[in-house]
Amino acid sequence: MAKVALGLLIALGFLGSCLADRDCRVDTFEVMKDFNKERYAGVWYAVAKKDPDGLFLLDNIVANFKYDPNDKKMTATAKGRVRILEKLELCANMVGTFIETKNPAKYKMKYHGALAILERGLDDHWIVDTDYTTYAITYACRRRNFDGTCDDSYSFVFSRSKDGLPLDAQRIVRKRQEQLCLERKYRSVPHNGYCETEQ
Ligand code: RTL
Repeated sequence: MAKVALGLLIALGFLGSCLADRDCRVDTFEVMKDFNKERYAGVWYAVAKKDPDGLFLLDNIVANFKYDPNDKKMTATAKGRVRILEKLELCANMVGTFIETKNPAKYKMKYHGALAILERGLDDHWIVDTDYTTYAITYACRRRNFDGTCDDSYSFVFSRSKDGLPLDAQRIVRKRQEQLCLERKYRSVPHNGYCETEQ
């Protein structure tokens, strides 16, 4: 009995130290090394997301990243179902342009909607991890706390396939979500064809 209690105590202590060791300051988050815009180009289906405060893309979110070899710039379009003016639902066509920073995986994304009533803004857009052919995880912190942790963030898990991620990619993604201090904050993103017909 005493041995079991001791084991439990050691296990709890270990868990506590793991949690305490985790650094949730945004500037300490690791992002993709040697990010390659050319390999990242193409269609990505959002399979899970962590929402920010306020209005956001609801579901059926598909992003298409483009890379222009002439000006070496990355741009993207994104579609997704949104609800605006309390009860109007529509498929939003969004456009994003990416401004480079010192870190090749940390962009500023300037975005707007095809319709003027849609949201526009300037967000961080960090590519946290990707293998270019299966999964990607992105992160944006909109507002920071005084201690450097994030007070309002959003994050996407993207897949090259509509049908979700294979198990090994899911395992990697889960680890990254923990490193972003966002574990258990994600919801899956349904795709039911809402944005596939032009409206
Ligand atoms: C993501 C992929 C890359 C291109 C763009 C993206 C973000 C779009 C956002 C849209 C918000 C729309 C809202 C509309 C309601 O008025 C990162 C998906 C542009 C944030 C809230």
